This record gives sequence, structure tokens and C-alpha cells, in this order.
Amino acid sequence: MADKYRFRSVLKYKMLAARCDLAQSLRVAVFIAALGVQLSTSAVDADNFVCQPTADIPPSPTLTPFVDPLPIPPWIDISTGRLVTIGAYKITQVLHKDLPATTLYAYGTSAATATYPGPTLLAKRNVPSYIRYENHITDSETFLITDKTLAWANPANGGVPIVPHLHGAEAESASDGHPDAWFTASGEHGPKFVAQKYTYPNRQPSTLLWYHDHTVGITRNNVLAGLTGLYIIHSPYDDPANLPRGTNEVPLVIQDKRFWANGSISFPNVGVSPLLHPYWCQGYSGDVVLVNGKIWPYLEVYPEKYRFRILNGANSRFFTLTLSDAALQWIQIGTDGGFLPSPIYLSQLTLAPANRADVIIDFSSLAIGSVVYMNNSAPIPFPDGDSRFSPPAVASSVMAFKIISRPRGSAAQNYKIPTNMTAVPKATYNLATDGYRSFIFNEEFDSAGNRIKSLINSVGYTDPLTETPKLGTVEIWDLINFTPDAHPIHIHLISFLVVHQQAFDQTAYTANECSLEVEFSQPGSCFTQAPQEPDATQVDWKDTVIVYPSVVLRLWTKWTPRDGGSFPFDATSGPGYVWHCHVLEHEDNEMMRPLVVRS
Ligand SMILES: *[C@@H]1O[C@H](CO)[C@@H](O)[C@H](O)[C@H]1NC(C)=O
Ligand SMILES: *[C@@H]1O[C@H](CO)[C@@H](O)[C@H](O)[C@H]1NC(C)=O
Ligand SMILES: *[C@@H]1O[C@H](CO)[C@@H](O)[C@H](O)[C@H]1NC(C)=O
Ligand SMILES: [Cu+2]
Repeated sequence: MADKYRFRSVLKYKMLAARCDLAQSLRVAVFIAALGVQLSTSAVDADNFVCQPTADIPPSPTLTPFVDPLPIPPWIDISTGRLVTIGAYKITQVLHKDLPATTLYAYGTSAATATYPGPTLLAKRNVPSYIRYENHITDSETFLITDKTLAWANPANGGVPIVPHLHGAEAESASDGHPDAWFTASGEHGPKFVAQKYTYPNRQPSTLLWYHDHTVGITRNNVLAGLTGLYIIHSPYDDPANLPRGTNEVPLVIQDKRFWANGSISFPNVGVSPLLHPYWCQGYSGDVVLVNGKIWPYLEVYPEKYRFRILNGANSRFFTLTLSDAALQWIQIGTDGGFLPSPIYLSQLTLAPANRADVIIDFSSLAIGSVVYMNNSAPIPFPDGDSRFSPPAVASSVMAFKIISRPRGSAAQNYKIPTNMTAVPKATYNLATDGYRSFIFNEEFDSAGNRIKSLINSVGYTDPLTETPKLGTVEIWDLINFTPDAHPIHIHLISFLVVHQQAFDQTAYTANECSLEVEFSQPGSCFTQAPQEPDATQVDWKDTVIVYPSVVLRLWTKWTPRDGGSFPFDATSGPGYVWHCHVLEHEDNEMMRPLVVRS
């Protein structure tokens, strides 16, 4: 164990010259080899991931699972061309029948209708929608403690800054919810603010997106407080016929939280390195799982096919979802970017924070009265886990399905599992002529060896812009993870493809025993395997991809709309975009980079 982590304490001093001018290089490794990493003997608490879960903060009160029905957030049709106003409000909501009501921030069209999660916005492909976002939260500060040592919005007049981002959307940067485009209820706004009215062209293929807060330095607070909702793009052109719909199409927003006995959200108030960051932690680990805003709910289903539109909306928890009945499988038909070419049959479905999955479960072989559990087996931190945060019982259940018969007289629908949904995407590139960038994920430590933050090429959100892809071009991005955690990496504006991933031996590399410059089959290579195809849940169009520890993951990015052609807006103008880790605690502490598309 010790070896695995030892070198990390020296990486922080390296890679200051992390530039991306390797376009002509056929090798990632020129860059990596230049690091000249040395070994360090200082000990690091490899487990220092979350600050909350130990003795000082009690677990959530004991709550009986599967006693509340799954709520379905309200739907709002935004395909009418009419301007829709979505406000952020402070509300209280009952999240379990035996838990006192919880204070939350929530989206809705009014204070009375705001819900956690917010309304599901239904858009239609090629029909633009217009949303005016408003901030009606008049608290003087967020009720989940703000760590003011981070780069954060810091409004001079106080209040709770918000800025909504539609995750996965192809939108102009003025409507993208830039972290510095925040605004408060009293009308103060951040340096990149343009307007509160956003335009979404909805030109991309049908899929599940989600809107959530993205304010610099307090995204984790605002999302955990409830500022999240789904956004579905439907398309008469791409949606296969006879997919389960109506009551058989169910959105599932999965999140974890921890509660005090009085129903308030329990949020860490002692940081991982209290002198540097009094409240910030590497991750938030709740001990109960909520789906659509209820703790461990149940859903009554007919013995039929159901389509679930799943979002992992957690701050930092990964979910590996399983079904307790061996007869059932996840039939995955879509991912972040839309439909897969054909269904993938899976016994487990791993979703990083911000990943979505479009899946069918066919309950038709099950007896009336039977119950199926959706469970979670993902360790935290992911993927190695720490027994202090991942005891078997904690967060291992997600929800239950109770099989009931259809009401007499209502005819079962002839829902079908589609077989051929869309064309297979191709990631074609030429490293000699296309753009190339490589990024090392590394960490900074305090003098006691606590992990302070994760960085990208040793720089963070507030460092100068380096990612300026040219509109219309292809760029290969190699993401190289030198940290012990998996990072779900999200790029705004575009969808991308995973070309391959390839594991390497960090210990040997750090000891200068081998090189990443040398291909796997050659002597002296640090790679421990040939390049691997992306695994089942990383295939096809993604906007958020898991980069595992000790892995080089190669992305194919093309700075055009998902379907080629050109954007129906000027992607090179406005405040620009960002790309970042979607563990919100990492994103809030500098694991985010500015991104500007140039013409
Ligand atoms: C709920 O309990 C916690 C822990 O005792 C306390 O810090 C918090 O202020 C309480 N919240 C409310 C709304 O009473
Ligand atoms: C799944 O969850 C159910 C309900 O909590 C539990 O009884 C069952 O043991 C779990 N199965 C696994 C494999 O964890
Ligand atoms: C599958 O779908 C693609 C794209 O819609 C289409 O080009 C292709 O002909 C289809 N193949 C079959 C066997 O139907
Ligand atoms: Cu991360």
C-alpha cells in the first residue's frame, strides 16, 4: 500500500512547464518523461478522502428503507418557444416519512412549486428553448458552510450566488452557466455574467441532460442543497419505436446524503487540512441514498418492460448498480450523449457523478408480489475503497421495485427493446496532423501529508488559460491519472469518444525504472497492458468519463456539434467554457480549467 502512494508527495513539485504544444508528437511520454519524478519518503494518509464519517459526526438516524413511494418530479414542456422562468428557492421537503422536513434549495417556477429535484424539462430536438433563471434565495450565506479559503464567488453584498449549467448541452457560452457567471438574489453578479435568460438550441440527438448549479467554489454546497433537475431532449427522428413510455418511462436521480436527527443535511464542518481549508473535504460521503428526493423509495411496476433514465447526481459517490434478481439485467440503450448503436446487456452499471444511463429492465418474468432491489456495490473512495466509508450496509441499497398486476381493463403495452438505434461512431485521427494535448492529474499535500487538492498539469481553475481548441478540429486528449482516485472528467460544449485506456506501473515509473515513452511491447515500457477498448459503460458518446488511477485514457474530441456540421451559435464568443472533474469537491478546489474555443 505504502509504495502506491509514496511518490505522490513529490509530484506536486513537478510539471510546472505543463504545456500542450505536443501536437506533432506521437508519444504522450515525452512530456511525462520530462518530469523527472523522484521518490519521497514522507508518509501520506492515503485514506484521507472524506473528513466527515468518523466518530465526531453521527450517522443519519435509522430509517426504514422502501416505505416511501418513488416521487416523479413535475414535468415542464419547454418546447413551445415560450420563455419559461425557473427560480431557485429555499424550501423544506420531507425526504422520508420518519424524518423531519429538510431545508433545501430547489428549482421551480414559483416558491410554492419548487421541488428537489427540480422539474424535469422536456425539450424537443431542433426546437430552441428559452429559460430565464432567477435567484430567490435570500439567505445571507448558504446553509451548508462555505469554505472561504477556496477560490469562490464571494459576493460583496452576501447572499447565495447561483448559476445553472445544463450539463451535456451544446449551448453558447453565455448560456452555459460559467462558474463566474453567478448572480445573487440582490442582483450582484460574477465577472463572467452575461444575462439570466439562457437559450438552448436543442440541436443535439435525443438524450438525458441535467441542470445543476455550477457556482465557483460552492457548487458542492448548492448541488447537495438540492439545486439539480433533469432535462430531456426528445426527438421524433432518433427515438426508436415502441420504447417504454408513459408510466413505464421513469427518471431516476440518484444522490447520497447524511442527515441530523432534526432532518437537516449533515455537511462536514471540519476540513481535511483545517489550517489551510477549515471546512473543505476531498469528498462528501452520505450514508443514505435518495432517488428523486426520497430516501430508499420503492416503485410499483407491472411485469413489463420499463425504461429508466438514470442520473448519478451525487457530489462524489460513484454507484455500481446491481439488481437483486439474477433473472434481470440492465439493458443499456443510451449513455450521456444519446442512444447506443445497439443495446448492451450488463449485470452491473457503474455511474460516476454526472454520468447518465438510459436502460430498460424487463420485469415480465417476475411473479406478482415479488420485490427486486437495486443495490450499490461501489466503494468510496472509488475504485479502491476505504472500509471506514464503505461498510457493507452503508449506501448499498438504492431502491426497491415491487411487482404488481396491471389494473383490470388496462392493456399491457407492446414495448420493445430496440436493436439498431443509431450509427456506430468512429474516432478517426492522425496524431501527426490533429491537435494533441496531455494532462496529468496530480495532487498537492500539506506539510502533514494531507491531500489538499487534485490538479491538472499542476494548475487549477484560477491559472491562465491553456486549452484553446480550434473550432471544427479534432484534438486527442490523453488524461493521465497519477492520483489514487478515479476522476470523472467532464468537458463542456462537446461530446467525445474514448479511444482506449492503458494502465501503467506508477511505482516503477516514479523510480525511473521505465518509461511511458516506450510502447507496451517494448522493453522498458511502464505500460502494463496493451491499449484496452473502453469498458461497457464508457463506450459511445460521453460528456463525462471515468479516468481510473494509474491509467492513461485517450479521448477523441471534435470541436463541432455531436453530429458534425457547425454550431447554431458562435462557440468562440462570450465568457467561454470549462472542463473539470465532476467530483464536486474536486471541482470546487481547482480541479477545473478554463476552456475557450478559438476560431
Ligand atoms: C439540526 O441539528 C444540528 C445538529 O445538532 C444543528 O447543528 C442544526 O442547527 C439543527 N438544524 C435545525 C434547523 O434545527
Ligand atoms: C440488496 O439490498 C437488499 C435490501 O436492502 C438486501 O436485502 C440485499 O441483501 C442486498 N443485496 C446485496 C447483494 O447486497
Ligand atoms: C442501423 O441503423 C443505421 C443508422 O440508423 C442504418 O444506417 C443501418 O442501415 C441500420 N442497420 C440495420 C441492419 O437496420
Ligand atoms: Cu476528481
